[in-house]
Amino acid sequence: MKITVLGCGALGQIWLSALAQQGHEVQGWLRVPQPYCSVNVINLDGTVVNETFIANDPLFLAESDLLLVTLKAWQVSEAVHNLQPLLPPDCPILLIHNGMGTLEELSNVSQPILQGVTTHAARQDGTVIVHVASGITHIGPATPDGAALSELAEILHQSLPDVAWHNHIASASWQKLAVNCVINPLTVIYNCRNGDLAAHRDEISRLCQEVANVMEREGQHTSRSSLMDYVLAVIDTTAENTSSMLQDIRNQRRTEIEYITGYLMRRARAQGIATPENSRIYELVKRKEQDYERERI
Ligand code: KPL
Repeated sequence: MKITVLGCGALGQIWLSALAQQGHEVQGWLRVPQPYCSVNVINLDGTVVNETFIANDPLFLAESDLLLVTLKAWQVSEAVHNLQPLLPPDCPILLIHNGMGTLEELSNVSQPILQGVTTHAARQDGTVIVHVASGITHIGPATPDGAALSELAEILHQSLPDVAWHNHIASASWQKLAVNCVINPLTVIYNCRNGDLAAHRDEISRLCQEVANVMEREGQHTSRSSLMDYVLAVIDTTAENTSSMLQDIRNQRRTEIEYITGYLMRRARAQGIATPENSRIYELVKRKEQDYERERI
């Protein structure tokens, strides 16, 4: 396949190298146009990939069979809208990011859209991307014309296992949103690794109750206790991780809070549900983010 990867950060580089390894023709697409992008990845087995791929080639884009978007949620809408007119009309766009709300922003895009959530973990160490933990990438249709694309899961699975197809991807997206609503802001507030959150069970329980209330009204069957079990299991398996939101705050980058807790609060408002605990932690993260964003103005 011919695949353009939009966003050449940690996850983008891992996908570029895995897809190329499997014989796919790949290119990267960078915000600041460049003819090449470098991939510098330490794989899970310790092997090092140091390769250069073509980048930002509009002819390649016009012949692509897949646009794989690995940008942060807040970058997706503008970047996809810019590329969409250059893509073949039937080229699927697969979005893999934390949070929800980008689909609403892309409602006028005519290509089939697929949504993905992943538990692969990677971190940037200087100029090197370290693939820290293997995981599962769940993908599925976000628009009706995406429903016929299930064979993509197998193709992607050959490159970077595991990839699983879901006809109802919203359920996996909400589960991941629940995890991110709890772990990401709390690690920012306590400035700690994921594992240290196990000491804050009461707070986690209150957050899970609010998330469960919203999910139920969105048609996602769940409960406070099942979300709590799931979140505590993720805290345990990712105990050594620094959450992506805490990494963003430490590097004074824009966080995905608007697409994580912000999205939950928007859905809660639309359903007439109160989310005081989520609103409180949303404000705390926004304040931290605004501290350095104000300095830039
Ligand atoms: O998705 C994550 C993130 O950091 O964004 C979790 C699951 C919390 C793992 O760190």
